[in-house]
Amino acid sequence: MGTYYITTPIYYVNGEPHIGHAYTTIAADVAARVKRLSGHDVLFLTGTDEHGINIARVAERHGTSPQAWADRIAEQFRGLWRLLNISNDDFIRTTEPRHRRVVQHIFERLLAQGDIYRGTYEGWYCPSCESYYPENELGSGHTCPIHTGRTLEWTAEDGYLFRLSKYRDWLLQYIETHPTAVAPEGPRSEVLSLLRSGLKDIAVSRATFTWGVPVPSDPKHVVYVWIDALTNYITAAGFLDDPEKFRRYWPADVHLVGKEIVRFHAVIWPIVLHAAGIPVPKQTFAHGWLTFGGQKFSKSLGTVIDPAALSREIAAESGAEVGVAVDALRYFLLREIPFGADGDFSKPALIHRFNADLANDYGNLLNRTLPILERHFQGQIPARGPETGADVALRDAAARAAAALEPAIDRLDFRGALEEIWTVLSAGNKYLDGEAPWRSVADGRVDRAGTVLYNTLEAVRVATVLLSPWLPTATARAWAQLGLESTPASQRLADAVRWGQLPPGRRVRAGQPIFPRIEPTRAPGAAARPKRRGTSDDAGRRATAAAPPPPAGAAEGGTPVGTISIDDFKKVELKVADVLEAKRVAGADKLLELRIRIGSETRSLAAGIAQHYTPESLVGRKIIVVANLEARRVRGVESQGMLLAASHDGRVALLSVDGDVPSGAPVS
Ligand code: ME8
Repeated sequence: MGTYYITTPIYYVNGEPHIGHAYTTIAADVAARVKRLSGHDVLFLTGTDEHGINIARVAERHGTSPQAWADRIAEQFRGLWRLLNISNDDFIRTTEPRHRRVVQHIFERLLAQGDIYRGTYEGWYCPSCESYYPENELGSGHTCPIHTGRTLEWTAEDGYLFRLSKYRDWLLQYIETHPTAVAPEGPRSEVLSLLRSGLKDIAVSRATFTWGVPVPSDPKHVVYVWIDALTNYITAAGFLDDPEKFRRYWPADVHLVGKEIVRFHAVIWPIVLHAAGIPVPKQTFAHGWLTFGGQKFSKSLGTVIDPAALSREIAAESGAEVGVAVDALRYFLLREIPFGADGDFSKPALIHRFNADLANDYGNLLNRTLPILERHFQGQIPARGPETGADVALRDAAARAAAALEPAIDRLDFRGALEEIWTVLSAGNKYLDGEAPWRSVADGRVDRAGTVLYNTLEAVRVATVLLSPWLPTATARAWAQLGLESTPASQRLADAVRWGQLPPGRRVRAGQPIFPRIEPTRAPGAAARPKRRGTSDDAGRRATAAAPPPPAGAAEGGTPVGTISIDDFKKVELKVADVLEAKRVAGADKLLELRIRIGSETRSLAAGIAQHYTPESLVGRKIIVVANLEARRVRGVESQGMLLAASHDGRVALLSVDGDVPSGAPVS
């Protein structure tokens, strides 16, 4: 078996990790785990991108040094990856000495051979992307193509440029003749058309700030943050430190990235490598965006979901352990949205998958089988008797899913792999219904009942191995309940999926259900939403998406509408929220822009209270908001909610709660 090197982007440390970061990292983790299961020697890398003007500015705003700030956020990323059971083999930070050395080496090599040269560069620059954009890609009013509404700065710099243009023909031909070098099709076409329209040389140094890797021969300049960042992939593979390791793992099999950064990975990066005489990665795979109410999660828009808080909520609402709730999130993200496409995140849809797929289809297959064993087989795995057609069909379904797993992951088709595994679970449930071992027992055909139970548990066992990359905690529990030793993750795929390995006579250990169903009526808050809002999945999805607006004075007055029914009132979702940040809105003297937290969600909100409250007096307060109002833009501020305030005689007073109530708590 060969090696497999997979990477995630290294994430900027300009804010806390959110579910968008978790999405890519979970996907890479599942791929890494599948490849380990199939016997590959895997190197799975993630890390943090810590240099650049943006990070320096954020640190300054928080009154700390860029390094101290980066240390803090990098630790949050590491902590989240531990919680989410991410099995990365390395975690690279661009401020590490091992990395700085490689960046300087590459820069000086390209400079020495004339591919980096002195010159002047000017153009439209987006500081959030750390990138220049050509005029024809800008939105109206010179706005960023990625950060909607952000006006770009015309920037002119004297420094070092890299001869991207020189390698255009080579790269175009390379991508044309290597159909899987950039995937899926959308990003591949984007890269090809970019290349066909021509490449300009790019600025690769900055002299207006110092937070970066200094150019060794001219330390007034720091290396452009994207050249610095991309180089992480070879640093961690041992480029300078460990040539043997580097030969083993490089070129990388897959760089997994979000689609907004495909051009850096699929244009700049291969050209840097090729120019430096280093082989290029086998594939850059750009997945789609996770959206919330149709918008990309983003720090700048103020819509982020904290995966740790979300997992804890799911654990609390279901009674499952946090590891199992984490599994559900890992499963949901890769099952619900075809990898490559955009998809909306919604908690009701997650709860639906938890109940329908995990609790019912998977968990229940085990839970329906073990009690009969306890009652009629002394809690032991029965022996198998002769095989019938139904038995063979179940065995075949398991073999097909097992054979499909690795090829699906090689295409990064997580959803396809899961659908195959689900054919085994559906077949297992149907088999159990149809073969009804409880009837065989009643009819005195105990041997046949034993065979049916044996085969059902074999189907569960094989599915458990196949699911272990998505559900590391839950499958370890199921494995133990089957009375098996070690863990499913430590199996070798080819051996483990051979039918008939459950040892007859082995004691099973029926226990609590691994996935306790989330009952909408019992669950507080969001879990109850789909019920109140209609039963279809779609209704639930739309409803969560419906992110709310503001009150430029909306709290005041109002036209009497007569009485409303209690059901009308129940449509309004009132929640306690924490105010995280508050600031004035330029050009709107009544308006404040707030960042608030409602349970695990962070949102932005416009509030017409600037003449009554200073921004500083609001931070840290608990307020009451209408959480399910449609999102709206007010003077350029995205508002996803409305705060409540009382008004009288031109005075305004915010509603608050009397006592220590956590954010996200419902108000009724
Ligand atoms: O771009 N949906 O870092 P970053 C899906 N430092 N994926 C998302 C997402 C969303 N809504 N939001 C973020 C950078 N991501 C650079 C990378 S690599 C050499 C340097 C994921 O913190 C996705 O993988 O902005 C995206 O590409 C990445 O986070 C961007 O993270």
